[in-house]
Amino acid sequence: MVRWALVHPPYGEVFGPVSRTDHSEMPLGLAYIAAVLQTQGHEVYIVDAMGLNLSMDNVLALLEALGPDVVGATCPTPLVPWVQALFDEVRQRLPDALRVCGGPHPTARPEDLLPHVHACVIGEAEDTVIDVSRWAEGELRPASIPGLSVLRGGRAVSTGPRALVDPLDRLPFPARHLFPCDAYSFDYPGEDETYASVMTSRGCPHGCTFCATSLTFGRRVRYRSTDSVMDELRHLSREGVGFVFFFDDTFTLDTARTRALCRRIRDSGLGLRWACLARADRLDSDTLSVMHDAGCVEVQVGVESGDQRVLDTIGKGVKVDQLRHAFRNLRESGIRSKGFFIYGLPGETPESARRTTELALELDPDYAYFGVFVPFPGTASFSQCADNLLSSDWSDFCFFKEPVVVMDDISPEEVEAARRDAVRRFYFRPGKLLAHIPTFLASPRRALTAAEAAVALGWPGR
Ligand code: B12
Ligand code: SF4
Repeated sequence: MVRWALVHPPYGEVFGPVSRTDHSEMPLGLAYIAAVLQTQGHEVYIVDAMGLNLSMDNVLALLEALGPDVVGATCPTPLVPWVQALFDEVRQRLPDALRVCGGPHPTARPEDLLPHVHACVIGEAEDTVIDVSRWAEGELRPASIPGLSVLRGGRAVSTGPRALVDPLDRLPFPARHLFPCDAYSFDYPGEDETYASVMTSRGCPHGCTFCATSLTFGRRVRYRSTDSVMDELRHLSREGVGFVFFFDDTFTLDTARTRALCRRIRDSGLGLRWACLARADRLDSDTLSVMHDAGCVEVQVGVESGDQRVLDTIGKGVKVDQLRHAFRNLRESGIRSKGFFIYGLPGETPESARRTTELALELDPDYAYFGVFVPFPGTASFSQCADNLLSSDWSDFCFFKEPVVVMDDISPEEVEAARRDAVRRFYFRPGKLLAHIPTFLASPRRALTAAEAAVALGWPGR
């Protein structure tokens, strides 16, 4: 039996003031790994520094008290410096513990973490962690475990690819009972029901050049059966969950499957309210109507840009007119919409940035996120931008910070100004402010953090 401690790093201290509008989410990846390890008879402890707002010192004190055989941490790009520092301390204080890291950044650039850990787990990890436990028990050597990257002669060396989990139904449900579930909430003012995230599929067939998801899950989509999804939803409902967020990259990719699943959810009588992520080219009114009847209250759509040339440059495969249709359909279906808009994408000019803001105002989603383009390692965009980066500090690689890349036809200052202008023009309209008053009244904390975010993003007139 191996004793694991899995760390979810805090990103509040890394992201600055705007991050305080960030809600906490259960890290589903760690929850899946924990479930697999437990079914193998291992002990698993979760140190959710994000959910519980723990400092590095708190985390280290907990780890010392737990005395784990293996310390693992998940690592998105902006958290690299924090995770590196964590493992350096772990090496000093728990010299016998095996140190492993996984998640999007080590999957793309294990060399950044390897001097600090014994191994990076590349990509999907449910099968690999079983072998890592056997390594910790002295039964396997790392070289014989596919799916790792380890240091050999000062260089990051792959131990060979690990097959993706297929079928997904063979995975246990995420070990949510190990997490501080009360710390998690859906990111919308007033949505206060007990909340859980669920994944019904993995992988996305599209090739948007800025997106890192296929590095972990590949481009072939693997679906869970509707029976398995319904079992999980029933289990969650029994546990008191009233709101679910489907984290599938595009929940409506196969609209026939989506409708079939939604009919099962509707007929189950569970009465769940839920939200999902979707692409604009997969939001027809028939599907949305079935989704609405099944309890869907919000769909989040990556609009990215209002300029067709930019959309084509980033390989989005969506037309501006499809975006218009999608948001019209959403409004007509009675489902709330969130749009994600990115400034400074490859091919951006001051004119295309203006078009993005105009489109945001025209589509008028209920809520909009305006971020700057960040090239994440392992993506096609990162290779294109590698020579034009303004920072080598990974904690700067965040949608809500200053631009980290110099583009040919627009300066970083113009990108940032366009983003701030969009926030002002979108949110500080009488209609939008009025629309948000009830939800902010329902959550004074949100009103405060939204005000802080507005100031951080340059309102009024920074
Ligand atoms: C939901 C989500 C969020 C939520 C919740 C994040 C969370 N804490 O869980 C919110 C909105 C808060 C969020 C924030 C951000 N996100 Co996000 N997010 C997602 C999304 C859509 C799903 C995440 C998920 O649950 N996946 C399902 C689980 C099963 O997969 P997983 O986490 O990758 O875990 C598996 C493996 O990676 C591995 N693994 C992961 N951790 C570990 C640790 C160990 C020890 C081991 C052994 C293995 C291992 O094993 C797991 C099981 O196979 C993904 C896209 C995607 N498809 O994953 C983007 C994604 C992860 N996010 C991304 C980004 C960029 C961000 C932000 C940096 C955005 C920003 N502000 O700039 C922040 C980072 C904050 C943070 N700490 O995560 C990128 C990551 C790119 C990168 N290089 O970092 C992704 C891939 C989106 C994309 N299209 O590119 N995100
Ligand atoms: S941005 Fe969305 S549609 Fe594009 S590749 Fe990523 S997950 Fe797929």
